[in-house]
Amino acid sequence: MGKTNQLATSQLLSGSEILVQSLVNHGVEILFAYPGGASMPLHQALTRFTDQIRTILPRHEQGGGFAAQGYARSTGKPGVCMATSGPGATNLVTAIADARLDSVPLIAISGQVKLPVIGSDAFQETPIVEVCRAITKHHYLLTDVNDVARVVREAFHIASTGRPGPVLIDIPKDVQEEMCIPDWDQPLDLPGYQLDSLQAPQEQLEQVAAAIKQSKRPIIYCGGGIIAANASQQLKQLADKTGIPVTMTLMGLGAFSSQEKLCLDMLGMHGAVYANHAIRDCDLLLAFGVRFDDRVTGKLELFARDAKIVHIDIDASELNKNKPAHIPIVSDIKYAMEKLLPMVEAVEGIEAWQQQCLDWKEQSPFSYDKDFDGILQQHAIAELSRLTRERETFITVGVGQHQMWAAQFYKLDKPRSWLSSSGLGTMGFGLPAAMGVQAAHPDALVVDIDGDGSLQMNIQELATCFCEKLPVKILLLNNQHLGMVVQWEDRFMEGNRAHTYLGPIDDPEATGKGKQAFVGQRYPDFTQIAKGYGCGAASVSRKQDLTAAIEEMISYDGPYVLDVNVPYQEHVLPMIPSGMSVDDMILE
Ligand SMILES: Cc1ncc(C[n+]2csc(CCOP(=O)(O)OP(=O)(O)O)c2C)c(N)n1
Ligand SMILES: [Mg+2]
Repeated sequence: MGKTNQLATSQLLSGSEILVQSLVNHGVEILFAYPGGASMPLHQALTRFTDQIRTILPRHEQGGGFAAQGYARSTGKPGVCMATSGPGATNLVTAIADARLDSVPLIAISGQVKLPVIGSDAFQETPIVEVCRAITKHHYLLTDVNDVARVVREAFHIASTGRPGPVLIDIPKDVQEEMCIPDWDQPLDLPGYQLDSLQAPQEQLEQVAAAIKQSKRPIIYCGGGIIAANASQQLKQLADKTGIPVTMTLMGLGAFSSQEKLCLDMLGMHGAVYANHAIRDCDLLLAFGVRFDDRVTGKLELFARDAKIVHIDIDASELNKNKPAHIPIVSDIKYAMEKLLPMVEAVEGIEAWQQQCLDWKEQSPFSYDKDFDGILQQHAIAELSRLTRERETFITVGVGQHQMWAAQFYKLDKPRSWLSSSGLGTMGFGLPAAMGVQAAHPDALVVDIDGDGSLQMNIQELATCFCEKLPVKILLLNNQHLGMVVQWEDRFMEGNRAHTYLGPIDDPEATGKGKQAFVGQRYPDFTQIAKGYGCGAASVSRKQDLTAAIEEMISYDGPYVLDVNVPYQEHVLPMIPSGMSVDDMILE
């Protein structure tokens, strides 16, 4: 039970009050909620708990959903968002799908029309449980006020245990209004949800230890599972003790410090040459908390082609899903690594392999044209990385080229400091996610490295940042294009521009017939927009002005948009084209 029981346990309460008291009982300090007819009783109840829960009003429910994710991804605790029925609820759908693919613990609460009219196309009725059935970890339509307390407990339990994920609670307005004396201790009713088999059996771990001992060229390929399990420390211990190099997925960045000598950074489509070479040549692949996503593996048969594969994941359905493993193990990864640690030693003769990896790393680092007369995206990110090295910083991103360059050039060394919509790849994630991070970490520096397309998908959240005093900084890499799509047009469609220019359609650039000037007219004027929302803003296009402009952004007391003019001709490299292998890697 919660710390301050504002409402006595044996008191008659409304469904709304029970729901909000339940949130308090689960330690929820912040939620992101946008009201409407079918959720007004919930909001009324929230006003009676203002000393325990901060309710932040986003400017779009999708923003609220991603803010809740920002809270969840940066703290590890479930994030909570709320919306009214119908359009409010459907506006949450993308954030729910996103949480599902990236395994983020999220509680999404929606108001619903009253029970007697459900199914009658009532005003603002959508069958949101049906809509979300395939994108939640679990979902509830509450039909009885006596179930509210238990359902909320189950929802938190399901969202945050095992493989985390989103849980939807749809609560009709009459259930919100009905009264009952809640039974806070009603037992959970989850017969199909078993968690006791999540510890790797000793025999299997012995097989892993033996495989490590026999290997000459082992590598750890790890991902978001390490972060979800809070297992970074065990990962470092294992790497230190055995000498095995580590590469991470986009979701795993921060799990292993980029400052570690044997950190091979990110692998995959836009991953490091050295990481992909190491995967190609390894003889033992230790896949920990990963799911062999196609953006990582490319052509599956050729991924880690000569390796023995150990796959450890908390979700049994991931094992042998994309790539068969020689040793598939269902386990909490932290438990497995803790048990494995005393069973392993420094891999004999690994020095040659380590040296090979270090040579690759030295020969082919992530790079860009340092002499470019203007600001390149990679340079802006590297500069931000340098200027923020000494302080607690969280980075969020949109989706596109800027996201990949941020993954390549921002040096991360802590788990939960990097937030990227990775599985779903949702443009518009960066700003609201940053908002949620900032609400959870008021004293930290939170920077959204964003693209001009992505930022416009949730730009209204600048209002939330200003009004709720969330001093998020936005490093906007403005190339006036949907850069990542432009890159594919350039590489695979003879540069034919197909609706990838973000300015007026009569501009020659819209059809690729412009002068290709990289600092030209920009539409829209982001600094004006930011100022209209009350935020600080500046624009920068000369290289010599960049450092001062970033410093000014960082020291600004409030939300701030730094509009950086960058070229659209730049491509994210290296690149392994979709469905191909490391042998097809494009380097220039
Ligand atoms: C919601 C959504 N719609 C469409 C896409 C497809 N898409 C992926 S990257 C991209 C371009 C992003 O442009 P911008 O945010 O300006 O980033 P840039 O690539 O220019 O850095 C698009 C349209 C997507 N990922 N998400
Ligand atoms: Mg862009």
